[in-house]
Amino acid sequence: MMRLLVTGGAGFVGANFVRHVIEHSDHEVAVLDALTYAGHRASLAGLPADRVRFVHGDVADARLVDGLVGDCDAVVHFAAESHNDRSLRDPRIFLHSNVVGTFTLLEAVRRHNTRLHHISTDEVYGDLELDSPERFTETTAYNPSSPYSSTKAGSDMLVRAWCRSFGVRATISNCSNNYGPYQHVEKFIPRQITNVLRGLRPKLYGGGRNVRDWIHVEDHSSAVLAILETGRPGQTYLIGADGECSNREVVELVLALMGRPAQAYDQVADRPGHDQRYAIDATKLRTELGWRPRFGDFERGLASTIDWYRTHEAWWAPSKEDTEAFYAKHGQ
Ligand code: NAD
Ligand code: TDX
Repeated sequence: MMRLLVTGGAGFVGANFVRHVIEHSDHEVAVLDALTYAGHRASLAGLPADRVRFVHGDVADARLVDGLVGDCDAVVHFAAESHNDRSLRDPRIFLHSNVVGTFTLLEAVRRHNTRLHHISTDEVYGDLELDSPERFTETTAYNPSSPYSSTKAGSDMLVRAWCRSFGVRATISNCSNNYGPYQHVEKFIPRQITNVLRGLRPKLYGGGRNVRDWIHVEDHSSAVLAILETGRPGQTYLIGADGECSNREVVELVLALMGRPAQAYDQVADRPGHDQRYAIDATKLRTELGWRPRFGDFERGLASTIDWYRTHEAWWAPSKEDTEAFYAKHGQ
């Protein structure tokens, strides 16, 4: 049993991870979350109070973080500003939460000699050609494109440096695009599902040929727990489940699963600097830690995600109007 500090545990991936830990281990969890527009207490509803406690605060608050780190056996660090489109309009907060926040945590784990797992993204590697067979591996050179991915790359570099210079016991994982319950409606898949539920048309950026490598959030969670428990400190692990799909294919599948015609979507303004393609080679994670994805059937996972949004309108409806107003301002 470990006492875990989970930063960003009221966000999409963090909340799913906390639920996974409660179901599949006997660890206890303290969640630290600033409850930005992306964090929801409701995403943690129903969890046992004797195993999960919530602390409202900023991961860049050094005093608060030092106290919490001093009180736990390991930290799993999800807290971040996570949306590329927002980072293109207002990057400052990304530097604060993603870079200064990670620095603050690193100083605390260094002082207390506490194990850290840092959550990152495949976007730090930039993008791949649409039609190449190439995939990202742990040795691919960093080449981020957006303010979001560059701040994540910066946070990864800080973790690597604190391992090497100060002997901090940290691992890093870089995962591909997640989907599943509790994802904010600003992100691609929930936006399209909730558009259809609201009688609006899905919105595809540009020609829709861009490829993302989709993984169910439950598989991301099981991989993170495996790395936390059995990964080698100082190492990076890529997480992916061979789920490459073009955005157009995803929109057409959402429409088909929701009983709408295949062409019932709009093409809107493209994202500036839009990465073409992401693809993960997760051989190291599979061979070294024996991890396997369990939710690899994308069509089934998407159907159950659609059901979740259909039955959880009270969770997403409060964010929908502001989100669409943000996109409308930018022709998206
Ligand atoms: P999200 O935006 O849904 O959640 C982020 C959470 O962090 C929110 O609860 C927010 O309130 C909290 N937060 C933000 N700034 C904070 C601060 N300064 N202090 C404390 N809490 C703060 O994001 P997500 O999609 O759940 O992503 C979580 C992590 O996983 C991020 O580090 C992201 O880079 C990484 N990741 C996400 C994906 C994906 O597809 N969603 C893929 C790979 C990696
Ligand atoms: O309405 C849309 N239409 C559209 O075509 C939206 C919101 C997005 N898109 C496209 C852009 C991307 O090619 O869909 C793709 C996915 O977009 P996002 O959901 O914004 O994800 P992405 O930019 O790929 O980044 C995501 O995966 C990696 C997460 O948001 C990051 O936090 C994670 O690091």
